[in-house]
Amino acid sequence: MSTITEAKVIVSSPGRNFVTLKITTSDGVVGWGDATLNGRELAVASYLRDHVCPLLVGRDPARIEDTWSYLYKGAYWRRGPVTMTAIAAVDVALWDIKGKVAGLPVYELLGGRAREGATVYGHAAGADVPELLDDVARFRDEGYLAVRAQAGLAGVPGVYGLGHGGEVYDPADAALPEEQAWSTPEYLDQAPKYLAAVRDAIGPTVHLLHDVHHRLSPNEAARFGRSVEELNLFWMEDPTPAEHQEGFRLIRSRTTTPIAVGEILNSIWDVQHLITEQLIDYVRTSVSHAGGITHLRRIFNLAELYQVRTGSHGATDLSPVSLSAAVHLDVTVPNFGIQEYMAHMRLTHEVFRPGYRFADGMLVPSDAPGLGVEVDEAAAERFPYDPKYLPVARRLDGSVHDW
Ligand code: GCO
Ligand code: MG
Repeated sequence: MSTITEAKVIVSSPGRNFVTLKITTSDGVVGWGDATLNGRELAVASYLRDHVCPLLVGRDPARIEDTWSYLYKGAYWRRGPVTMTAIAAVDVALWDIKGKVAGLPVYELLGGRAREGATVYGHAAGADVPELLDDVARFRDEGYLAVRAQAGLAGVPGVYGLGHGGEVYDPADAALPEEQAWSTPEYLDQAPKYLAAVRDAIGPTVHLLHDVHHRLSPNEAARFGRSVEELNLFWMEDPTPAEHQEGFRLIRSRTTTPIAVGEILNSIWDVQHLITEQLIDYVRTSVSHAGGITHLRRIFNLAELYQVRTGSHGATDLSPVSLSAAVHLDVTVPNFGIQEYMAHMRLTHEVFRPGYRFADGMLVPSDAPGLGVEVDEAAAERFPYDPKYLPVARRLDGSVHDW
C-alpha cells in the first residue's frame, strides 16, 4: 500500500501571501493543496503544521473520505474558517494525488465533464463612472461574458472593490488594517446609478454582477434589490452579513434580484437553510474555505435539489491550486452557475503554474493528471511571508461597520 511520507506547509508571498500544502507519498507522487486564509494565514499554517501534518504520515492517500472524516470528526471542534481551510488543503492535495495515480484529470474522477468549461466573471472597477465603464469595456474586449461592477462613491473614501493602482485589486494590502469609510445612504443612492450606466453600455444580455460586500441590513438590501430590478443583475452578492440566515427571507420576499452568498461560510451547515428554504439563488462557498472538493461537492449536490446554482468565490486570495480544483469541480456539477475569476498577478505565476486556460469567457481545466498545477518550491523561497491585513470599515460617525 502507498502511504503518505511527508506533509509540508509552504508559506510564501509571490505578490500576495499563500499557504500551500505539499503531500508526498511513498510512491513519490506529490499532491498540492491551498490553505490560504486571507489576513489569518499563519493560523492555518500552524493548524496544519502542528496538528494535522503529523497525523497524515503513514496514512493511505487513496482514502480521501476517511481522511476527511478523521480530520473533521477527530478534531472534536468543528467548522470555522481555520479548521475547514486546513481540511480543504489536505482534501485537495489528496484529489490531486488520486488523479496523478490514476493518470486522469480530477474532473474525470468526479464523473466527467458536464460542460466544456466554467464561465467566469471578471472584476471591473473604477473610482468614478467613466473609469468603471472603461474597465468594463476592457473585460468585454478580453472576451468575458460576465462582469462584476464596483465603483467609488463620491464623498466616501476607500469603498470595497477599488484598487490602489496595483496590478490586480487586492484588498489585503496594508501591514496593519487600513480604515475605510462607509455610508449606506450614499451607497443606496449612487450604486444603482452607476450600475444603470454599466447596463446601458453593455446592452441587455451580458451578465452584470455586483458585490454588496455585507454592507446592508436585510431591509436595506431589499430596497437595493428592488431599485436595480430592471437592470437584470446576474446577482447581488452578500447583500447582508450571512451569519443570520433568516435575514435572507426578508430580502427574498421583497425582490426578484438574484442573491449570491457564501464566500465567508465554510460548511454545509452554514448554508443549509439558505439552500433548503430557497432563500438564495447562488451558493458561493469555495473549495479552499469549505472543506475541499469532498465537502464542496456535498454543498453543490444539496443545492441542486433546490435549484440553487453554484458561483464559487475565486478572488486572488485563493491560490491557483484552489482555482484549479474549483474549475475541475465546476465542469462536472449539473447546477453550475458561474465561477469568479480574478486573474493572479505575474509574480504569483513564478511560483504557481496552473494548467487551466481562459477561452470563450470560460476557464477550461487542464487535461493533465490530477489538478494540472505545478508549484515551484525554490521560487516560493524567494518570496517570504509578508504580513498583510484586510481593511476595516467605519461609518462616517466613526463606528465600525461590516467591511
Ligand atoms: C469577492 C470577495 C473578495 C473578498 C476577499 C477577502 O467577491 O471576490 O468579496 O474580494 O473581499 O476575498 O479576502
Ligand atoms: Mg464577495
